[in-house]
Amino acid sequence: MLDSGPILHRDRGMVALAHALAPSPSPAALVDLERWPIADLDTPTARAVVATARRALETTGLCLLPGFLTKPARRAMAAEVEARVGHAHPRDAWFGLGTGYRGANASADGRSSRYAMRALACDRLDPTGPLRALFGWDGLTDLVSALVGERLYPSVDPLASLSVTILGAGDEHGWHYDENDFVVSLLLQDADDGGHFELVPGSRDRTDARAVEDRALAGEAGGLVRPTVGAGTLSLLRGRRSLHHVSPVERGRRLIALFSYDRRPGMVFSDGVRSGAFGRVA
Ligand SMILES: O=C(O)CCC(=O)C(=O)O
Repeated sequence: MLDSGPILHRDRGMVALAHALAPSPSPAALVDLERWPIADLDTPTARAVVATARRALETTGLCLLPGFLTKPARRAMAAEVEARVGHAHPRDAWFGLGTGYRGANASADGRSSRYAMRALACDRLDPTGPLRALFGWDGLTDLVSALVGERLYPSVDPLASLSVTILGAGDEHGWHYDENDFVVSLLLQDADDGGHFELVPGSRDRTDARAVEDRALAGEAGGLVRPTVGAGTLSLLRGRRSLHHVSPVERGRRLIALFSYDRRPGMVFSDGVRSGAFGRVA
């Protein structure tokens, strides 16, 4: 979770500089454009893809583009992250639903869950590598904008614009609602066992929201959806209204890249967000 918190906007000159320094992308080698022909969003095929995905997003709060990455691109991205796991910031803490940080062990209150994960910041990724190339590709920004239905701009935050959440054996991403309007993610590698993304669609707007949330936190399956999210899937989640989590990883390592966008160019996150996620502000 990279909840936006207070965000700041750099001036347009900085944005132009960030774009000028971005590596030249080769999206055709990264995205499976045969399966997802989205390089030109004005074609009838691309329009149909976007319309279907938007319908899913509107009705369920989630849209999935399985096999978005080519296999070589997914493998290269996962290998890049695996080689840099040692640079990722670990955290292991409990957060309460609606109450935030609860300390090292707050399970007894029944409304908290555990966040045990590592976060790899953008500045630890290869500036010329495939992850940063994909994030820097205008085609991805255009696609995300079309899916969300608003003109969006990639964040230029040096740490949090693009990051990777790493869950190893025993790690989990506790139950939460997002503060952001939407989260764009790309599953680079699935765990061998466990590490399932699960959500309770529309939980926040139900009249029995509290009971539904309590059941999910108690580990009861009723009302839970576990979408099939395979490695290489691009996801958009509107997570403000739907409680969600990633269950504990039992074996292997789950790697998921998170891409941040905003309605205004030049968005950077607050120091608080950066230090919470990465243990540093620069
Ligand atoms: O890792 C995932 O699939 C979900 C990520 C998530 O819930 C978040 O970043 O808020």
